[in-house]
Formats: sequence, C-alpha cells, structure tokens
Amino acid sequence: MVCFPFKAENAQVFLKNIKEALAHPRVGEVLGVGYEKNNCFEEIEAKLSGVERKGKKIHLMVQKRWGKKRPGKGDGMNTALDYFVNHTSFDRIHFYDADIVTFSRQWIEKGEKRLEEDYQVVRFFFPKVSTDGMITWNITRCGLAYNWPHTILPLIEQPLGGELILKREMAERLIKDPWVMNYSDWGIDTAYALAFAKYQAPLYEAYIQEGKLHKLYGRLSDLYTMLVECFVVIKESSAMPINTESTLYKKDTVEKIPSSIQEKTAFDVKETIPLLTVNWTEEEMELLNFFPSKIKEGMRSCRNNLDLHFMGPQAWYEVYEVLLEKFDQNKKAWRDLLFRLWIARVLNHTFYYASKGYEYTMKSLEDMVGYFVQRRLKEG
Ligand code: GDX
Ligand code: MG
Repeated sequence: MVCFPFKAENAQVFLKNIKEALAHPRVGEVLGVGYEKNNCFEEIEAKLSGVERKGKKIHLMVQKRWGKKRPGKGDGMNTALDYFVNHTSFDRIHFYDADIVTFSRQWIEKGEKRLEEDYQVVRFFFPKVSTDGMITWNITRCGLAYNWPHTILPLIEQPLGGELILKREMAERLIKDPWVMNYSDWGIDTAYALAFAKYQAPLYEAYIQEGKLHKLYGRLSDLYTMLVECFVVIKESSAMPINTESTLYKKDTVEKIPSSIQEKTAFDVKETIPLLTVNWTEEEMELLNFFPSKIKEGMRSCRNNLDLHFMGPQAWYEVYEVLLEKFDQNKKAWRDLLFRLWIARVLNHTFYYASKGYEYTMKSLEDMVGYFVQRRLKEG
C-alpha cells in the first residue's frame, strides 16, 4: 500500500503521483489521508475516476485525532498506519509526500528490492541544495548526534524525510507505542526514526539521484512551526535509552550530485535577514543571558551590524547544549529566540560556507555533526 498524507496541494501533481503509484505491479491500494475536507480534498475526490486502475483500490480519508500535539502531519501518518494495520492485509506501507514533482514508480521498485533482503525499514534520501535541509542539519542531525552519539542515528541522511517504507510488523509496533502516536505534528518523522532505532529495526537508506523536487519555501519564517516542533521532539526524548550496536544498517553510496542542484539557493536571503535583526523583545534579550558570552554578544550586536562569524558549527554546539537544558516550548520568547539563533546559524552557513563551493559546504555540515558526536563521546 502507498500512502500520501496531504493538506492543500496542487491537485494535478498529486493525481499524477497517485497514478504513478498505482501503475507499479506490486501496489494494491493507494491511500490519501487529508488534513480536512477542504477544496484540495474535494478536487482530488472529484477527479479520482481519471486515474483509476482496474483491480486496484484508491481510498481517500480525513485524518483522525491520535496525538496531543498540534493536529498536523503526524495525525495524518498515524491515521494511515491504523488503517493499514486494522483494515488491510498488505505487508508493506510506503509513505511519500503528495507534492513531489519528480516522484516515479522506480522509487517504489528501489525500496521494495531492499525489503526482499533483511531490512524492515527503507528510508529514501536525495541530493540536496547546500542551503536546504537546514532544520534537518542544524536541529535534527545535531540533536541526534548530541543525544545518541554512540548509535546509528547521527548517520541517517534525512531523518525528517517523509519518504519511507515499513514492513507490517513495524507499523504494528508503532501504533502500539503511545509515545509515537502522541506526535501529531511535524515531530512525527523524528519520532518514527527514534522508535525504529529503539526497536533495532534493520534499516536501509536508498538514494534517489533525480532528487525530490517539491513546492518551495519563500521566507524561512514559513519554517517557524516545523523548527519548533522538530526541536521539541528531540528535547523531550533526550533521556530515551537507545542502543543500535547490533542493528543492521546500510546506505547507498552517493554518485555525482547533479550540477543543477549544486548551483541553487534554497531560500530568499534578503527577505530572511530582518527575521534576525528586527522586533527583539526585552524577554528574548534576557534569555540570551543563559548563553556563553560570545553568543550573547554576537546575537545582541547583529541587530545593528550583521557579522555572523560567531555562529559557526562549533559555537552551535554551545547553543544546542543550552537549548536542550533551558528551552521552554510554552514561552513565546523561547520559541522566538530558538528561531533567531537558528536563523543566525543558517545565515552563517550561507554567507561563509555556501559561497565556497558545493563540496566544501556539504563537508562543513557533515563535519558539524561529526563534531557533535566526537565532543559528546569525549565528554560523555
Ligand atoms: N494529512 C496531513 N495533515 N498531511 C499534511 C499535513 C497535515 O496536517 N501537513 C502537511 N501535510 C502533507 C503535505 O500535503 C505534503 O504531502 C507532506 O505532508 C509534506 O508537507 P510539505 O508541506 O510538503 O512539507 P515539506 O516542508 O516539504 O517537508 C517535508 O520534508 C521535511 C524534511 O524532509 O525536512 C515533510 O516530509 C516533512 O515531514 C519533513 O520534515
Ligand atoms: Mg514539500
């Protein structure tokens, strides 16, 4: 079974993806789990007859309320797991975002092949623009490295990726795990990744060279909610014991990155700068006192003078440490400050690394995660 969680997507793109999934001989059913019965839902429903295929089922449903966090993509994915386990007898469930323009049945083929081996979970990864994936790198991968440096978690390429396949047994475990089902928001992808590691599920990461082209962001403020929710799941799970010493884990080796990807910038830099420099509150200023003086001074002075050299990968470690200890998601000033600190890191990366070529930039990100791992192992 193939599931597309969706909220409000371009119907043509989504319908093409449904058609593509149905065309794979192994796929018996496509499930679309919508956020609500909105215009997109109705448009898809009305046009389904145009993509139907004999002998295969298409099922559209609205997500149910499973978690206690903001109702979001997590409720959508958990609704799909419940439907898959309790209302079908398929042995694998695939998840793909509905807005992917480059989706093809070869992705299904590639993942299915690995599940014939001993793997229980397949995650997909893609070549990325060097200024993209800034939540993945700076929040999730750094957080996984900080909390679980001795496991496979810091090695996972795209732990937030919405493209993955699970065997039935894994889906059954997830829906019986109240900790996982509680993440109804953007925290869900991290929650699944942590749960798989906790279950020691054999994992394969499959590389898709064509890349995942999808709806783009404008200003980084579009990512505010995702940033906060992705950090919160890391913070809340800090004490979770995970041991992957004997877990089977492999990933594809990456061939050459297409040059079209090497040259892009993922967001609008000019529009982003004010998010860091204007509208500071007294409360945010106060919270800066928790941070080492270099960070505190750097953040304070960047309102007038945009010098972000202080927020390199190693300084980010010091920031992360304080955030894990002090961050309070119920306080707006903390959420706003987290966002600004992250913007400072993203712009440091964009100004001082991304300008020096693709390979150099990507290596600086890998090195940052490696630094988190090494430092934690040393101090641990
Ligand atoms: N049912 C449901 N409910 N679907 C949703 C909801 C929701 O509340 N919100 C978003 N979706 C769908 C959306 O329509 C799309 O198909 C998919 O979820 C991903 O959302 P999108 O807005 O395209 O997110 P984005 O920024 O492309 O994020 C994806 O990549 C992130 C990452 O790799 O960094 C998405 O897979 C995230 O889960 C992932 O964290
Ligand atoms: Mg998208």
